[in-house]
Amino acid sequence: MKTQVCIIGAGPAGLLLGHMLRAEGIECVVLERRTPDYVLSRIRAGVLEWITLSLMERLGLDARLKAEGLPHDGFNLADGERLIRIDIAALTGGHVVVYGQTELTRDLMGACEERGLEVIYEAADVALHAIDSDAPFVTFTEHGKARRIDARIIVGCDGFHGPSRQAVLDRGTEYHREYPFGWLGILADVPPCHHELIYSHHERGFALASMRSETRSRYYIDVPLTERIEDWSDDRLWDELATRLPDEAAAHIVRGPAIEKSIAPLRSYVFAPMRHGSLLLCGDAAHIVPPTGAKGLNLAASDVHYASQALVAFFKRGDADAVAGYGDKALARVWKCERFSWSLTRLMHRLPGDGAFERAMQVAELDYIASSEAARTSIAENYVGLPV
Ligand code: RFL
Ligand code: PHB
Repeated sequence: MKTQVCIIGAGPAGLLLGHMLRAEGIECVVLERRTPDYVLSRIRAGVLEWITLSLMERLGLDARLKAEGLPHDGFNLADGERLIRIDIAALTGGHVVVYGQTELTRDLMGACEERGLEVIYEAADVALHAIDSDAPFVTFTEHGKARRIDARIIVGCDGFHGPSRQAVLDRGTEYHREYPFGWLGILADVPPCHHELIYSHHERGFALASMRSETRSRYYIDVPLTERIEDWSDDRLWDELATRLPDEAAAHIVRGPAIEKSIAPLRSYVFAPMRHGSLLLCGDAAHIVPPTGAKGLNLAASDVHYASQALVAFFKRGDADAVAGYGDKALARVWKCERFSWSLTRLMHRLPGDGAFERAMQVAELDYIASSEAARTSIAENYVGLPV
């Protein structure tokens, strides 16, 4: 099989890129290891910033997002009983939209057939070859049969554990920081306890009150990575959330059975450069942010924005410099989002080794944020999404 672009991974990055390229008449094929149902069963991000919204709008795939997404003009940082509201709308003129990654993926999946985006699901043993040449190719197994796709460009959108970054791991630099805790998340069909998100710092640990809709809530607490999900009954988790969230919000928690419950590790990671010969990396394949800034999915979208611009310039105008320049352009924005996610994580969690001094620094920073519009504006402009 021959195509212009072979995309590995049909998560949000791969599907968004595939649709962007098809909209420009560029041939591409997407290879995905899992089944569509498996991809849709992964409960992940929930807050979309402007770049993700604008890509969906440009694709004309934003009808459900507009109808069902919840626009949020602000969010809250809590420290014990203290609540600091970051008024995104007043400070930046923008807003974010609460809409699950699952729903976004469903919208992108649903449009594949109509728009001629070919996705091969259950592609096993995906391997990249000849990426330093102008004729790279990908081999894989489909229903036990060996197959090969020849392309001009390969784009790795295969997440943190996929084969694309592995193929070039010895040629770049890994920058990373692990956090010795994870977020234990619960999804439940109950109304949210507050109309906006609350990121809460409590002496027992971090908590986040989020949502997917007016009838579906998403909550998280941080737990040591040694914790086992089996040890967290729904009741124990609801009790802990009620303790860690400010009283006013806790009083409005509606408890219900978990639809999903899982622990996700927190990690800051960047692999640079993001282009190696005929291979571009997008999204989690190139970088991971801790979820505190709600940036993971949105960063995948901004990579796709840069990658699709570069590929359109390359295939339509023969501009090879555009592809060469992709890595640096994408990376500049990646580092800013890494910084924001890292700083919000540090501000809102107690890290091992932190003592009275680090705690005093957190309190001083929260005091500063509460008292300074400039500080709140800085947080708001990062949260709503930096420009591309
Ligand atoms: P994805 O979504 O991981 O998609 C990658 C796709 O590649 C496929 N794949 C392969 N395909 C073919 N061959 C192989 N060998 C392959 N190996 C992997 C995978 O099956 C998958 O379909 O990456 P993408 O598209 O870059 O999107 C990034 C976002 O998914 C990610 O940044 C966010 O979801 C991060 N994240 C969260 N971000 C938030 O902003 N808020 C959250 O609450 C939040 N929760 C999370 C998360 C990430 C998690 N992971 C990765 C462990 C919770 C979890 C559990
Ligand atoms: C979520 O709703 O899953 C969510 C929201 C905000 C974050 C992380 C996760 O920062």
